[in-house]
Amino acid sequence: MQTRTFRAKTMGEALRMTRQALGAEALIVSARNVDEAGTVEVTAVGKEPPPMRPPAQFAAGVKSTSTSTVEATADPSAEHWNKQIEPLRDEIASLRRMVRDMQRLTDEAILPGFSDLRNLILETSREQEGARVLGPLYTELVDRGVIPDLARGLIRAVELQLGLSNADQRDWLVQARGLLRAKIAESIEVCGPSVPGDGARTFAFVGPSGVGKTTTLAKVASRMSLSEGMEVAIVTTDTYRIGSVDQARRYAELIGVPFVVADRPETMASALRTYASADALLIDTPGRAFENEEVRRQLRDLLGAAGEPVEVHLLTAATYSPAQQAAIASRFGSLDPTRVLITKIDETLEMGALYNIAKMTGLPVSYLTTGQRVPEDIEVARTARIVQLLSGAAD
Ligand SMILES: Nc1nc2c(ncn2[C@@H]2O[C@H](COP(=O)(O)OP(=O)(O)OP(=O)(O)O)[C@@H](O)[C@H]2O)c(=O)[nH]1
Ligand SMILES: [Mg+2]
Repeated sequence: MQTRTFRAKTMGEALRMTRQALGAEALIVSARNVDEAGTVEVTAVGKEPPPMRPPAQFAAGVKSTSTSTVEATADPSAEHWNKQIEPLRDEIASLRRMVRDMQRLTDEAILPGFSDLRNLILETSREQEGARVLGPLYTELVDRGVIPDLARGLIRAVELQLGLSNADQRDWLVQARGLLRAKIAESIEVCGPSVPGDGARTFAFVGPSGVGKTTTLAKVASRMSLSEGMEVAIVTTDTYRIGSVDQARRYAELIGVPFVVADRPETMASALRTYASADALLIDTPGRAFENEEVRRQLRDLLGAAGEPVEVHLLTAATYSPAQQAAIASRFGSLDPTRVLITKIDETLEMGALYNIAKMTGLPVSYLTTGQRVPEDIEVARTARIVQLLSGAAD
């Protein structure tokens, strides 16, 4: 028995190569796509090929006693040949051991699931067919910044629903485009505006430096205070960055709402007591929390000291790469965010970040921010708008 790997443009071709080389009895142990071009790689276990013979000039001097032993005669050329193949013998012996182990594994574990494996392979080839037909949609998603794995997931869901085998091929792309929009809409949750009393009256804005926490807080505070007539107070916990207290205070003055610094659990608790009658308390936090675990821990204690439920909005910018988005989702996870808020959608044409971050965090999207102007440049997140941004289609 031997294990071999074959690569081809299609699953059919790879399976043909496998059968040719290892016979019809070959056992497929894995089949997968290896690149964006759709190259398929099949790994299979099959019968050993006929044993390799030494070149003709050495053959007369080599006496074979078993398949694994080769004895040299006194012929110096045969001795030379034996020396050459000595390392190969060890390798062959260890490969034999490996194949024996694999055979055992095959008997015990793989064979019972062999028919499942065949079905999986058939399924995979169907999926590849789907991926080829819907290839343009996949490329569009990836070009817009959707992580390839997530884009593939969406396309597969569309393909599954479309039932490619039954559909009229000419209509596939048109139908698929509509289905794709529906799938995106289904998989992203939005939560509407933050309304005090709707679960919480305390809202914290957390996220990395410069993502737009203070500016967004000011936009939300303005909406609540000026448009909704609510009694709002701004609390800052950010005494790390020079100027941050002044920035938040300045916004509070412009909007005409009270402002307080609370950078310790006691001051936080007292701030909440002072503004016990306020409709909403908006808490600004330091960007340094992203790279500093100790700051995150302190912040967690501070939010805990509020003594009431805090709706934590995790801010991330549409301009960040998937790796940055993943790091943000992971580091700020310890603050138990309940919403994700996406800033700076005006600064990029690649809206994939909207989908990536919603899927990575599994959190509902609260707001999208669209520029630097306070209070204008903020929108309550709506599914149709997100789908429109992601698919480039009209709202
Ligand atoms: N283009 C654009 N700029 C924005 C948006 N939101 C905020 N900004 C800008 O981003 C910069 C940083 O905003 P801040 O609100 O100070 O960011 P922060 O997260 O509080 O920063 P730190 O307090 O340093 O952590 C400012 O210049 C804002 O005007 C947005 O939606 N679009
Ligand atoms: Mg700030």
